[in-house]
Amino acid sequence: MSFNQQFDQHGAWRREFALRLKLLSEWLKDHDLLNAAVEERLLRLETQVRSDKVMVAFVAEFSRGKSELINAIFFAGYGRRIMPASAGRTTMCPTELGYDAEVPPCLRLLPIETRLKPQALMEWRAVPEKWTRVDLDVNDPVQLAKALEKVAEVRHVTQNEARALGFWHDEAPQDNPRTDAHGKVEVPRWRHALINIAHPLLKQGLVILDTPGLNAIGAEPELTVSLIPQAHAVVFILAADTGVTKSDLAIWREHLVTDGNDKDARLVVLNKIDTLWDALSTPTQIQAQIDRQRASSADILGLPVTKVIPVSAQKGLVAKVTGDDELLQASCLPALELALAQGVMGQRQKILRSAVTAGMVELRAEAGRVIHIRRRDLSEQMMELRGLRGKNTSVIKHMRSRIEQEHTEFNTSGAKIQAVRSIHLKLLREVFNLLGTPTLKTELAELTRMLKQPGIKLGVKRAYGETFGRLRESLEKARQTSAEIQTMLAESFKQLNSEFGFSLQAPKEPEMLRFLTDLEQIERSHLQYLGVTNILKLAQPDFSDRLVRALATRLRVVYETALGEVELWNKSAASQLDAQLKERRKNFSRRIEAIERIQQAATGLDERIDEIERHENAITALDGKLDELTAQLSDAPPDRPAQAPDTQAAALFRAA
Ligand SMILES: Nc1nc2c(ncn2[C@@H]2O[C@H](COP(=O)(O)OP(=O)(O)OP(=O)(O)O)[C@@H](O)[C@H]2O)c(=O)[nH]1
Ligand SMILES: [Mg+2]
Repeated sequence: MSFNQQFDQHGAWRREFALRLKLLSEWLKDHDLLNAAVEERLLRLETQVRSDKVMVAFVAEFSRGKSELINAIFFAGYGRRIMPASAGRTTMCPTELGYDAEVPPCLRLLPIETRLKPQALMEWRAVPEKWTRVDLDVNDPVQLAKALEKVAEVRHVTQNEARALGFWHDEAPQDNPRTDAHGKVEVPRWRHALINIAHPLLKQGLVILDTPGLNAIGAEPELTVSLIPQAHAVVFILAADTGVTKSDLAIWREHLVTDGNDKDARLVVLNKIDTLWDALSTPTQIQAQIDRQRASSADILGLPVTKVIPVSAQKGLVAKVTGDDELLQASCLPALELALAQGVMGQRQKILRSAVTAGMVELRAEAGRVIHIRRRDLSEQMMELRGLRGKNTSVIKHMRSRIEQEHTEFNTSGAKIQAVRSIHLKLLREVFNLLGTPTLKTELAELTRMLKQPGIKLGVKRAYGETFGRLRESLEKARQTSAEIQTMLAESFKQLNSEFGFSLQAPKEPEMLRFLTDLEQIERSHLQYLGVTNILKLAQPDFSDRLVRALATRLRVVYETALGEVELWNKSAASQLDAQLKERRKNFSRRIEAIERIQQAATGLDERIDEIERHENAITALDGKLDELTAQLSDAPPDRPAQAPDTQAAALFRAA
């Protein structure tokens, strides 16, 4: 299955999941099983599946064929070249292709001059009026391609301006862009481009990042320390005619070398193999030459040879557009698409699926608790009523006063629950403080201050080390406090359970260790970035500000996720208390009512017992149905072809 097909199926699975989840939520509501915690879990699962994005970044030196490869893999359906691809430097700014239904099809361009301001790229995204917008007509490939040429636009500025924009470095003259006869320097016109089109793959959450080659990026630390490390796959491209050059290696070291876990998400492509096709050589000779280039590239990059995939993007594109199957096979493009499908999509689906399954287990437990209390209340009533069989009125009267007394006693439980709540809140506030924005802000202000010190070069590692050390410490403290809360909840829930017959269960605490790993990764990507050649840039005014702002945007995501999980955990605990209190109160009034009716001889005892039996049966059925519905949601295989999911799922729920 190709990448595109696999992505399509993934999309179909997500749509089906979303629909089933919606129906499940309606069913829960109809049966009064939707408390605050259940609702929150539903919402999270829905958002998680709906907003799941897969970002594939194409990274390489200029002219290796990044844009051509994007055209060949994703846009051949337009019947022409869509992303500009030509000899020499073409793509001048990082270009993100994606789909946002809220925005009409357009190309948005952020002027390069925004670099003179301190805001990070992420922050500019929130200011749409600063972007130049060009509307796109997706039904007109010619207009589309024409509009996208804008990503290749350049400007000519003085050396001073180029320096301020981050394109001129006195310390590294060999890397500076060329100057024209008037001493002007050519720099990109745009800093970043966002393309929003309703392409089928983009609509399903694929995001493609095309990047410019070395030097056209200039000082855009965010690309290196944030955007590329967060991509789910990075495709690194070499050209068969040039092999691995010094600048290829520089890019490889800065962006692709990661230690360990994510090796599958790195793909190396040896492009332009057609330049080795030659009428005077036999196919065997040509293949031998390709194999040699492949082996030597793999050797230099320190990879097994199978990890380098030879292709011809250009011939692949031509073959797809003209429907030439033989050429398509010769281009080897299908093999690359397969590798992308298995490596990237396979991984992504696995991760999303296991997250969804875990979420469903929690949801099932949460809703199951409500059912459990109801069942328990019914069996209590049942015992009570069976005990009344053949008893006289004075016994019945006595029973009534006993229930009333129990009710009064129960009302005192309010105070105990209140006490649990207030300890819980106090500890929780500590966690919120540790994970809140002010803590982060203070730390990052300190880091900026340190990085600005003259002669910091040798101390960069230490400065980062100290900052991250403190961040880790506070995260660790948040983890400990959370563990304390968990113990406290478990103990007080146990006590309340035995005292009032509740079935409270402390929800699973958030996995804080994961966030510690995130911190480590972020620190590493920064040090790696600075370790190469960029450390010299710290001498530039504003560079450290920009670097730390980029860091802040990434850290904020980690902290916000952590906070979100703490919140959900807390909500679940609080709503369990609410739900049990509510059900128990209902139970008292039901019992009193039953006794009253029996006292007034309005209903016979047996009749009432039958009624409760019916309720019990209904509850058992409800529990079974809940099992069935949640199991379906966690089992739905992503690779099942989507057969009219709407009708299928709707029928299932109607049966409920
Ligand atoms: N012969 C041959 N040429 C190719 C192939 N792929 C790309 N090219 C050519 O190489 C040139 C550069 O391709 P681009 O796609 O613009 O390269 P890029 O990596 O995006 O370059 P920048 O945008 O400048 O960073 C273009 O003229 C392409 O037509 C290929 O497989 N074979
Ligand atoms: Mg390009």
